[in-house]
Amino acid sequence: MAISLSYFPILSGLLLAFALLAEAATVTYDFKISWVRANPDGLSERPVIGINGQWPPPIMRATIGDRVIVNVDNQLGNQSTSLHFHGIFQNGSVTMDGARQVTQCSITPGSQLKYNFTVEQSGTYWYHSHGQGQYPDGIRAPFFISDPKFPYQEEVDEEFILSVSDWYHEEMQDLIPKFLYKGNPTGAEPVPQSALMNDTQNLTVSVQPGKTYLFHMVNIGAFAGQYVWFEGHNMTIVEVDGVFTDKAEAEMIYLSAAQRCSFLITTKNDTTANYAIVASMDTSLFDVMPDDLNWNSTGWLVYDKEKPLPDPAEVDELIEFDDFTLVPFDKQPLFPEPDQTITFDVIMDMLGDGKPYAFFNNISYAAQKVPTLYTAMTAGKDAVNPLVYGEYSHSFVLEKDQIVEIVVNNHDSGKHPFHLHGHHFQSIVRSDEEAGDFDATNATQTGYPAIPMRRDTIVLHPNGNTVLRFKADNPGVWLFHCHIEWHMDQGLVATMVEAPLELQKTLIIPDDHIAACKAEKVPFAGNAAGNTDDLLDLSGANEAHAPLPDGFTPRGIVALTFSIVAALLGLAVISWYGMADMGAASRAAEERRITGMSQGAAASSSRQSVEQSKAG
Ligand SMILES: *[C@@H]1O[C@H](CO)[C@@H](O)[C@H](O)[C@H]1NC(C)=O
Ligand SMILES: *[C@@H]1O[C@H](CO)[C@@H](O)[C@H](O)[C@H]1NC(C)=O
Ligand SMILES: *[C@@H]1O[C@H](CO)[C@@H](O)[C@H](O)[C@H]1NC(C)=O
Ligand SMILES: *[C@@H]1O[C@H](CO)[C@@H](O)[C@H](O)[C@H]1NC(C)=O
Ligand SMILES: *[C@@H]1O[C@H](CO)[C@@H](O)[C@H](O)[C@H]1NC(C)=O
Ligand SMILES: *[C@@H]1O[C@H](CO)[C@@H](O)[C@H](O)[C@H]1NC(C)=O
Ligand SMILES: *[C@@H]1O[C@H](CO)[C@@H](O)[C@H](O)[C@H]1NC(C)=O
Ligand SMILES: *[C@@H]1O[C@H](CO)[C@@H](O)[C@H](O)[C@H]1NC(C)=O
Ligand SMILES: *[C@@H]1O[C@H](CO)[C@@H](O)[C@H](O)[C@H]1NC(C)=O
Ligand SMILES: *[C@@H]1O[C@H](CO)[C@@H](O)[C@H](O)[C@H]1NC(C)=O
Ligand SMILES: [Cu+2]
Repeated sequence: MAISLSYFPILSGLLLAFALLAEAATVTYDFKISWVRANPDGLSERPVIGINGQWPPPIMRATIGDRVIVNVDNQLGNQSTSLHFHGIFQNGSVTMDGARQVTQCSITPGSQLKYNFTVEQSGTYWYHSHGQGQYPDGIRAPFFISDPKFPYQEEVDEEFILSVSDWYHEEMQDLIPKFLYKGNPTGAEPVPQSALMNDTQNLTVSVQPGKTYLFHMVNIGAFAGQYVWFEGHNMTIVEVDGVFTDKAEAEMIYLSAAQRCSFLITTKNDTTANYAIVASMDTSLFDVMPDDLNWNSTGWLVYDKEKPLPDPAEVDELIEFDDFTLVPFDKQPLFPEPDQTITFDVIMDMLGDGKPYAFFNNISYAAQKVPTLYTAMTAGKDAVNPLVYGEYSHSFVLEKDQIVEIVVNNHDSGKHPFHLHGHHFQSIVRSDEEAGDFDATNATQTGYPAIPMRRDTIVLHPNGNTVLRFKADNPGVWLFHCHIEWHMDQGLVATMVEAPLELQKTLIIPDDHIAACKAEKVPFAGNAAGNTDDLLDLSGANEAHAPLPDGFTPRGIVALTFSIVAALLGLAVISWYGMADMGAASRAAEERRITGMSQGAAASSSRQSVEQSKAG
């Protein structure tokens, strides 16, 4: 059919406009990952994992809709790696989620792997290694995605990305064996040596009077949550974990490991003084307080660089803004009653080897021989049977578009920041501490917020509970785990296998991801044990260590061990430092005591121990 000539300019004009709108950029990062040296707290230079010869690693930036390519070249020489882009949904690209032994094999030293995904989200994220407890060695940095539709943009004069972090002087490969150690039965986590602000200390931020600054803050730490405040200024929260919110005014916020918060700061109209910015590590997480620990990091809003940088004033009580009260800007309503409810009790206890572990119900996670995604892709119709993923992957199979509710009851006296990959969840219940288990019989849909707060990492209070809901609208294999790296290493991880049959129809595993498995000699087909003939035969699948023998209650043994060690050493408490400094004779006595028990456990079970393959 002929088109009248006069229509052509309009038509091509429209086509051009459409093409411009639809055209998104491709942002490419070439990351050579290698060891470098750094001394961010000025107290101890150490080897750290850097990128392109630099530490801190670069901040990643993109615009919503962009394609992001990250070419990773592992030049570490002696460690494998992988990169996870925290909070990015990886919708249709779960192969790019970066969780080692879950969605990919490790990138072995000397090999390369490409991450290729689009970002249909905006706001504040970060990236980090996802395996082997590696990221606290330095391979973590913010990832910011800008959005022309950010609702408060016209109020903003200038933007800053700002990270907070804890910092250790020792490498993870030395800390982990001292932590997952039978001399540490209570699981006292290593206490960091310092707090960092933007990977340094004494940060100065130049500001002008009468302006509005937008800060995008990320806690890229391994363990410590941080209280953050700006003296003399309130923070107006506008985003958490990539969810724009209605404005909420806060004097102090709390950011757990992995959480993000963007807030506006309006400066004063005069330049008569400079003001401290304080980030204070949550010491309630620490089992011991080393004498020389300064758990605060201080920076300054500098109005006038000729004027002094004041010491921060002492704050008597740390009262943070309650993020549960936030209202998402898009007003997404409460999801309906769930199609599937998963209940997790968080338990910290020993297994028969006398080492401290963490459990969802009765399972401490163990990574499997075949990355769980590759089992989902190759298990045919059996992919809907959670058994094929191995009991210790703690897998739940979700059907496409189900409403899923996760109830988490904390049976531990510590805080735990829980993170779900691939989704935001609605936070519909969060108790105060010591509230006990969630009482489902008492729960009603009408008692929940009509427009719940959403984020991807939420703090569960000590001995409290929380209830989360999400829609299974993102086929993939997604971890749900505590973001305290120590607890991850202890097995506080479960796996959501979402719409696996859908995945089999739509997903393609890139050649270089298969090559990574070949280089690592890791099987990439079959059930969790690598069995491709009989998918329901899980023999050989990785398991957690066997439990303590019958007749011993773990708590009792902890108490017993406590009293023996206390008697031997005259210590009132077992502490990380106490254990590290323990004399050889008492250590031998301690080991005999526990080894006797674990031999009993070993005799009663032929299960193998796989603590080395922990932490997906
Ligand atoms: C920051 O300032 C304090 C106090 O002057 C000092 O002790 C510390 O070493 C400084 N930190 C760095 C990384 O320079
Ligand atoms: C790897 O090399 C770095 C840098 O030389 C070193 O600090 C680290 O201890 C080594 N790690 C292992 C696992 O050998
Ligand atoms: C990234 O993936 C897209 C979609 O599959 C593909 O078209 C593109 O070529 C890939 N880019 C690179 C650099 O591999
Ligand atoms: C923190 O460091 C990053 C990277 O160097 C920089 O872009 C950012 O502006 C810094 N933030 C502040 C508040 O200075
Ligand atoms: C910050 O907010 C608190 C409580 O809303 C208020 O009392 C205080 O005056 C505010 N401070 C500033 C500097 O605006
Ligand atoms: C600064 O001055 C403007 C204009 O006079 C006023 O609206 C604003 O409230 C003042 N800000 C502060 C923090 O006093
Ligand atoms: C850190 O800041 C808090 C709150 O002001 C204060 O109570 C504490 O003494 C500070 N810690 C150190 C080591 O200065
Ligand atoms: C965990 O509990 C479930 C349900 O009682 C049981 O079927 C399973 O065997 C237990 N697993 C372990 C490792 O104890
Ligand atoms: C049960 O409901 C009552 C009445 O609404 C409320 O006071 C109570 O706190 C609820 N208990 C729990 C465990 O949620
Ligand atoms: C993933 O994409 C599908 C199709 O566009 C959409 O319906 C779904 O909401 C998305 N899910 C997430 C978590 O982004
Ligand atoms: Cu935890």
